Amino acid sequence: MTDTVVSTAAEAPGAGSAHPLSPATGAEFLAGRQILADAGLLGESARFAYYGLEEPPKGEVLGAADGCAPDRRLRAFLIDVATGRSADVVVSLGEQRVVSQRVLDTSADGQVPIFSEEFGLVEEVIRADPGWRAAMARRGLTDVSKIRAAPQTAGAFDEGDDERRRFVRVLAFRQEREHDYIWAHPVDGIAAYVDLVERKVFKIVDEFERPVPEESGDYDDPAVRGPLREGLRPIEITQPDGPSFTLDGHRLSWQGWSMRVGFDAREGLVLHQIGLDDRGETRPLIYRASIPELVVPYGDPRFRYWQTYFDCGEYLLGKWTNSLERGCDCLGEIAYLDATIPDDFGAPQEIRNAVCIHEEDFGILWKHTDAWNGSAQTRRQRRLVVSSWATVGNYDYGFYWYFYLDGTIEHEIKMTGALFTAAYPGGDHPHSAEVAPGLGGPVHQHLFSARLDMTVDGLANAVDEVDLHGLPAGPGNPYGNAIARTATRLRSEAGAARRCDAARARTWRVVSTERVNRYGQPAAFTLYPEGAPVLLADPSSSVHARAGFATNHLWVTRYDPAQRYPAGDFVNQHPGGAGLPAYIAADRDIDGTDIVLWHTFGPTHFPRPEDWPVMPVARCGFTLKPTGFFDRNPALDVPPPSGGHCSDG
Ligand SMILES: [Cu+2]
Repeated sequence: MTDTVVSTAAEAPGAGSAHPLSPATGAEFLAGRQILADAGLLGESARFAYYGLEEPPKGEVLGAADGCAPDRRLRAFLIDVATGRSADVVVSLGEQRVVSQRVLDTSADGQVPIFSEEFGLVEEVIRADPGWRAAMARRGLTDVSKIRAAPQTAGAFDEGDDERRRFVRVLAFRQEREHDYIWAHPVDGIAAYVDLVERKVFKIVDEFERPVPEESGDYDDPAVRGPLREGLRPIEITQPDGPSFTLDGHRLSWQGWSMRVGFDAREGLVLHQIGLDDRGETRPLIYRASIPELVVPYGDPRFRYWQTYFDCGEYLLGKWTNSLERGCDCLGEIAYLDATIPDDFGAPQEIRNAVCIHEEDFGILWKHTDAWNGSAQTRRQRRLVVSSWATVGNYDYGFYWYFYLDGTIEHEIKMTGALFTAAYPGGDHPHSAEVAPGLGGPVHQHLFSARLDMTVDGLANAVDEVDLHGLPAGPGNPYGNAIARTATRLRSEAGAARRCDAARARTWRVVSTERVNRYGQPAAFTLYPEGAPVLLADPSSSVHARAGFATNHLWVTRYDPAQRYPAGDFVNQHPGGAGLPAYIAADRDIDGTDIVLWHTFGPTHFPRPEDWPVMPVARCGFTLKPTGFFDRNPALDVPPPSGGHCSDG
């Protein structure tokens, strides 16, 4: 292996010296916990369902004079496991006090996220329940120690008294032997609803029985996998002079790009203050970039109609971040950053190698062979890669930010792992695919929301919707060949809830309303969406109300430090309407002001047999390209590959 760790430098400990946007440290989590304890908020039955940095408002960070950093604050979602009482609390580390606290009205505000202890207790609770044991026995499953539980967030379906509880709906899988792959053996048609505060089953829904699929999916087993293929000779990445980036604490720079790398238990990887050098000047582009929500609604109308996950708001995706392994997850000269994620008791836990930073060759950057002047030139593209992986239940998600030599930014999500399976109903089923004998992979969507707090050459930005379209033949188009570009300014929030139009190559251009290029056109970065379908659930459905953000590809809001989460602050069991639909209700002006761009993307996944038993990586994402931000190709200065044999003339 040639990959090496080039730096694991951390910023100096101590609250006073931290950059306002650096992730909270272990010492800070402990200091905040002490403040909460001193305020009497941490009884024996208190748990932290979320605990993280409460970032200062943007104005305080950008306006801070040297040596006068904004206060460091932490936000905690506390729950009393004995009563279910939940509160949203902010503490100031500088002032050593509780700054705010609000007790949730959980039926209106929603519940705090599910935390680790709750996942742990569910299996024990259902195995002890006589009704559950009887339902399993009817299916011939008498040894409940071999039934594994997959707890699912409950959603919100106007189900009366049930919904006043904090609860999960639990599906079952059979695990005959210790290493059996549970996803191959769903026990379908039955769900236990478990009250997490009372710690008991309060309802069993037993709708139908189907045989448990028998074929093993254990891909670690040579008998399932088959012999390993041969003929793959080594590929080694060598960077004899080291990588071209520098990492100083959480500040990263490479080839004119600069940014700060942050991390949060809810959002995972967060990038701050992304800027690009242009002839000695650092031009700001994005103040903060993250993927703050991901919803996975399933499309099978049978008894698991409720199956929908909000992986950030309900499960805290960042908490499930993988420790990356050199030579496996990233190749080359690698720098890793660790992440500090609090446990249920607010105690810091370190995730080693949570963020991988490296650079990659990426094929041709530009190339031309000119028949007229004899020039034959090739330049190679490279990208800086900042990535992390999280495993949330059955799926594994890789989050990749790419920065290129020509000013392009890309975000790519890699999806792999296990399908969430069901018994296959037979026939040519419209909502599910048979992926192994009797085993179904139900159709679902993965809808991500990117929150891009844009600062293209400063805070004064606006968004134009740009369409390309043909024109009808007529006096101005006598031969009927005309193609035109139409740019429409999105002036207020309500009118900026938009969808893709692939037939018009629709893009959204974020312009500076203060800076122009040498053609008198605004300096801009353009969002190129993939244009896959948004949420397909009916407008009358619960998920349509709860994942309102996923009903459009684009939203633009005026910056408000309190508006951070596309489905709202408390997503678990929230009845709906929070987040983006609420944020735009005031229909604020977004033309020439401080704006945030929100982009929904991701696949609608009708599984293939090839996705079983473990799915090859599927990809989705979006691209941001400079559009008149520079006056010409900004990568003319990239030298030809060393050796001199790739350039001629
Ligand atoms: Cu999928």
